[in-house]
Amino acid sequence: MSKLLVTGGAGFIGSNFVHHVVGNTDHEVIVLDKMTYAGNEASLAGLPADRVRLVVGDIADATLVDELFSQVDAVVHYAAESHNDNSLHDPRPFLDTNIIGTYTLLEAARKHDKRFHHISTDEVYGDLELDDPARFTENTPYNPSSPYSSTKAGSDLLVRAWVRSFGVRATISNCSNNYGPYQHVEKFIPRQITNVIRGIRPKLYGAGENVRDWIHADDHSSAVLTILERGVIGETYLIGADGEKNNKDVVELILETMGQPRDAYDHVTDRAGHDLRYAIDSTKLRTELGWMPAYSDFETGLANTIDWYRNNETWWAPTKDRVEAFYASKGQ
Ligand code: NAD
Ligand code: TDX
Repeated sequence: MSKLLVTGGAGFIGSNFVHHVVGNTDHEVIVLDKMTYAGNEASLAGLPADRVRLVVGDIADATLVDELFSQVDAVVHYAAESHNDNSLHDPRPFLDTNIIGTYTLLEAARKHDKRFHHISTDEVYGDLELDDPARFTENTPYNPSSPYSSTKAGSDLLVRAWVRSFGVRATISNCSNNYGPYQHVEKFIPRQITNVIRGIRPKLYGAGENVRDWIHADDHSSAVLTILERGVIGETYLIGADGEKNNKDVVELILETMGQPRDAYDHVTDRAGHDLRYAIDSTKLRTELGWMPAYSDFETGLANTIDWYRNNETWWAPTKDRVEAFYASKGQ
């Protein structure tokens, strides 16, 4: 049995990971979360108090981080400013959390010699053409497009430098787009599901040809646990589940699954610098560490996610109006 520090554990993917750890291991968890607009204590509701403790604080608070690192065996670092659209509006918090916050954690990992796993994104590799047969691998050069992805790329490079320069026992994973329960309504899939529930037409940026490579958040969690247990120090692993779909197809599938006409959506102003396509080749993780995704069927995973948003309106309703007002002010 180990004690894990999970940063950002009250956010979307972090809270899914905490649920996965409680359900599949006997580890204890300390969640360190600043509870920004994206953190939600309700995402941790129902978890056993003797195994999960929430500490509200900033990963850039070196004194707090030092104290927490002394209490745990390993650290899984999810905390981030995570939304591209917000990074185009106000980049500063992305530098503070994604760069300075990660630096603060790495200094503590170095001082306390703690195993450290850094969660990152496929967006660090930039984007691919629609007809390019290539997918991202661990050897693809970094080429981020947005303030969000450039700060995530910067944080990845800090981790690599702390491994090489100071011997920090770290691994990195870069995952594709996640979907599932507890995802903030600012993001594409929950925004459209909750729009349909509210009687608002879904909003597709531009022509909707952009491709994302979807993976269920629970599969992301099982991959991270695998890397934590069996990953080689200093290595990077790409996480993906062969789920490429364009945004238009996803919106139409959401509408159809929710009993609406497939064309009942609006095209709105495109995102500035909008990445065209992401696609992950996760061969290394599958062959070297033996990981496999459990959710092979996007339609079923999406239907379960729609049910979750239908059954958990009290979780998302408090933020829905503010998010839609923000998008409306930008013609989106
Ligand atoms: P999220 O925005 O839902 O959650 C982020 C969490 O971090 C929130 O609970 C927030 O309160 C917390 N946080 C933010 N700043 C903090 C700070 N300074 N100190 C402590 N806590 C802070 O994000 P998410 O979608 O769950 O993403 C989690 C991680 O996974 C991020 O590192 C992101 O880059 C990465 N990732 C996300 C996706 C995706 O599809 N969402 C895909 C690949 C990788
Ligand atoms: O209303 C919308 N309409 C729309 O067409 C929104 C919110 C998005 N989109 C498009 C933009 C993207 O092509 O849908 C796609 C997905 O958008 P987001 O949910 O904002 O995700 P993305 O920008 O792809 O980034 C996500 O995956 C990688 C996460 O937010 C990142 O944290 C992660 O690193």
